[in-house]
Formats: sequence, C-alpha cells, structure tokens
Amino acid sequence: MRLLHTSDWHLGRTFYRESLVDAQRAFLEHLLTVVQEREVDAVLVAGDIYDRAIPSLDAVALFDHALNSLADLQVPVIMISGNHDSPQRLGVTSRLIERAGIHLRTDPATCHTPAVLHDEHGPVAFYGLPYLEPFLTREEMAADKPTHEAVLGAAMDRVRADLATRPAGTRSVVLAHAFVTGGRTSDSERDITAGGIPTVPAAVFEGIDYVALGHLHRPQKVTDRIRYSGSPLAYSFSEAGYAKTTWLVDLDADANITIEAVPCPRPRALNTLTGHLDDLLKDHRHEHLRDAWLHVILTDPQRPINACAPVSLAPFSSPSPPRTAAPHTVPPTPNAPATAPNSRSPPVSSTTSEAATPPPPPNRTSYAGRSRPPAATTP
Ligand SMILES: [Mn+2]
Repeated sequence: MRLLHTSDWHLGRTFYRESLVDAQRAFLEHLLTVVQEREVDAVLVAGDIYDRAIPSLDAVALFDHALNSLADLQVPVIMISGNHDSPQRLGVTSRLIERAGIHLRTDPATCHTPAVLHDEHGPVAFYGLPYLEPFLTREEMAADKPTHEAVLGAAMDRVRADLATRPAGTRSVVLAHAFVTGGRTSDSERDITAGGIPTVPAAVFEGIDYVALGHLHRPQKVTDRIRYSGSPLAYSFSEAGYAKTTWLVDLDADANITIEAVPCPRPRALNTLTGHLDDLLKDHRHEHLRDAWLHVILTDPQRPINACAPVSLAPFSSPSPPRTAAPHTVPPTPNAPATAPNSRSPPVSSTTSEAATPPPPPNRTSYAGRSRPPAATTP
C-alpha cells in the first residue's frame, strides 16, 4: 500500500505579511498530481490543517477545494487536527465527509477507532490521534498526569489494545501531532510546552508499523518508521536551508517500508542579507535575489527611519523603470524581518543557510518581507 504523508499545511498563514494563498494552492495542486501520477492509495495529513482556530475565508476555500479534489480522485484520506486547529470547528463535518472516504479525526474519543483500508495483502488500520492538549484531554484519556507523554501514552495504549483485537497480520499506521524527543525544530512551530516537558519519547509509538507525525516543520525521521513530513512551505527564514517534502511510503505485505522524499514546489527563494541600508540598495550583485523573500539585517549605526519604504518605493536612481510591479509596502515592525534590496555594493553577507542567520544584536535593526522589485542597473 502506497501512502503519501504530509502535514502542517497551515492554510491561511502569511509569510510575514505576504499572502501564501497562491503558494498553498500550488502545493495542493502538486499533491493531487503526485496522488495521481504515483498511484497513491491513501493520503495522510498529520495536523495543523489551518493556521488558526478561526481560519480566513481563503483558507476555508482552499480546504474545501482540497477535500473535494481528493474525494473526486477517490483516494482515501486520513487527517487529524493539530495544535493550531480548533478540533470542534474543523471536525464539524467529519461524520459527513467520512462517507466520501475522508477520515478526519479531531475527537480524542475516536483515537482507537481506526479507518481500515485493504490491499491485496490484507488490512491496514489507520489510527488518527488528534493533537492532545494535556490539560484539556487528561481526564478523557484517563492519563495519570497532565503531560504530553501521559496523554499520548494513554491514547497509544488504547490503539495497541484495539490493534490486538484485529486479525493477525493487520498492519498499523498512526497519525499524531506531537513533539517527539530528538526532533529538530524551526522558528515557525508554536510552542506546546503546556504540561511541562513538551516532548514525548519515540517509544510511546512502540509496535506501530508507520507513524506519520506532524508539528515540526522540518522533514525528518525520528526512526525509519517514525517520521515528520514537515510543512509543505517554509514559514520562517530558519527554514531556508533545506527542501520541503512529502514522504511517499510503500508498506509491503510484511510491513516492510520503503520511503521516498517528494520535493514540494518552492514559491520563492529565501535569503538573508546583512549590511548598511544604502549599500544594500545599491549592490547589483543581489540582482538574482530580486524575486526572493529576504531577511535583511541592517547594521547602520542608527536605525533608519521607516527602512522598508525606500525598498518598496523603488528609490534607485535608475534610468529605466522597474521590470516588475512594485510589491506592497511592508512597514517596519519590531521583531519582524523585512524587505530587502537588490543592489550593488558590498553587502556584509548573503546566505541561504539557517545557521548563518544570527539573531540581530541589540544595536541592529531587523525587518522582513519580500524582495523589492528590480532596481535597474545604472552603469
Ligand atoms: Mn505546525
């Protein structure tokens, strides 16, 4: 059975103030293409479908489009709510869409009720564990403590108890939204420290053939059978240094697995520039970053007033007009990175590596946003 594991769509999220609706739609179209071309048997979405408990209308429309398209392809889908989703709001139509083969699990009470799919080798039981907030779910899960490990451990005990009642040879897949010990974070996950220690040991998933995790936005494996797909798009500059992917997982008759990473479309490059504003604005060596999203760390001795304005308003003394329409103005906001320049003259540094994106020292100013349009070069 061939599975496609994805998570953390965060529909409706913006990249700083830039809309990602088009990029998210492009990802969903890519997903549908992969499902068809690679003959996927089931799609797994491990939580954080939406970015907010009350999603924007654009986000709701995207989700509706995704569900209808997947149902049209008649590919079963197993999905769970994440810590960004409102389980009640997201799950309101779950019983109805179950009839279309979309198994959306948002209620902790359904943890141990699998969606069972069959291939020529027999059944595969898919258990969707919604994000379990320790204080809210402790009682229902009959966990001894309000911790992530306790509530998820209790849910997994129920899963194993159910699995033990299934026919011998039943293969098992669990979807969960959690921070598993050893996982590497980025800057775009929301902290889930509620309940003390935010992490749970991988051992909690003992006995399961494949665990499709969501929450961490970097694609990674905890073990060969326990993996994060990561988010399909970068949601912070800390995610510049690696590709976004989904996992194509082949589960054979004996529950051996073969994994392939499928790269997601990338809407724009991410890059970081450091230097004095005037220098950055004039440096033509950054021409190739014209369409990038830039994190600009300004080292001017004094913080430039409204530093994003000159970038967005095409201030360059150039003889020809910009080649593309100017992007919206991104007013500078404290703690938000900013727009940057394409220009000539020596920048202090330029990098795509997250490791090389240091937090600005106190006397620096940091802004973010999309690269300005073209500064035509003047010889
Ligand atoms: Mn997330």
